[in-house]
Amino acid sequence: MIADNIFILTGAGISAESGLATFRDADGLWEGYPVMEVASIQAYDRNPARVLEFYNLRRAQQLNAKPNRAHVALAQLEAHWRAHGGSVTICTQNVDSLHEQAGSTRVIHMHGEINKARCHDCGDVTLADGDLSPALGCAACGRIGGMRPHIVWFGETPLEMDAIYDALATADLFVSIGTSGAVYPAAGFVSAVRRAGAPTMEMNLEPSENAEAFDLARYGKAGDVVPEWVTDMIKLSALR
Ligand code: BV8
Repeated sequence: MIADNIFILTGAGISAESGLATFRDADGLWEGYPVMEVASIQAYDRNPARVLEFYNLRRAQQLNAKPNRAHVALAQLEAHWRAHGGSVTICTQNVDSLHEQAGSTRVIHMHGEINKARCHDCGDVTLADGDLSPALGCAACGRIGGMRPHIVWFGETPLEMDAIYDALATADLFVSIGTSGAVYPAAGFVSAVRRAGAPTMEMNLEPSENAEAFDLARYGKAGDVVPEWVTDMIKLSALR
């Protein structure tokens, strides 16, 4: 194989062609909400109803979203790689389930999932495909008013960091797709892999904030450049 273990970091840009707003293209304001005023633990403590409303809006949007050609191509890459003894790990900053809907099976949601809720009190995580409100009670501990989106906000620790670091340590190719490279620790993963000597590549609409950290790049819409890249990778792997 060209690379046995591929680590793929995805961001909002890969879901843009599925109709889901990105942070950046909304010019820092998102559905009329400044990101730091709705995606931070301080904002939730200050005004939980406003934060819940923001995520209720986005949850409703996600219900109609379908995977696009980029999501499907990554699922095809994983299936091909797995059939040849390799692995593809998708670490997504996105909270939608479009990678899973497209057929990817090894997906880490480092910033959480919008179709899940977590009890602020006992930490129980449940599926939540409807609106969250301060009146909701926790099925596990019964506390009322503590059900929050199972989302990682600014100032909170990302999820599954051990699994992410393990996958980064064994990666022999790092690919970043549809992310501005603005938020850490996600934006720092590429440097860790570079230090370990593996090749790095970004695919994005435009150079990201950490574009200089990548050895290779393909710029354009994810729905175009990702399927092309996957086709090239599968062709190349057949030559080995
Ligand atoms: C943490 C919630 C400790 C879910 C999000 C100073 C310096 C460095 C770091 C910090 C600092 N001060 C504070 C920090 C830490 C902070 C941080 O990084 N702040 C930034 C602002 C500097 N980080 C944290 O607080 C994190 N926690 O650090 O804990 C720790 C660290 C390590 C180990 C243990 C503990 C927690 C951050 C999580 C915040 N939650 N999301 C939700 O609401 O969705 S962040 C959110 O924005 C995303 O999840 C993502 O991570 C981030 C950026 O979004 P992108 O996905 O990149 O989207 P964006 O719109 O920005 O860009 C889209 C890109 O796609 C663009 O480039 C565009 O050109 C491209 N595009 C558009 N259309 C297409 C396309 N590309 C291809 N095709 C298209 N069609």
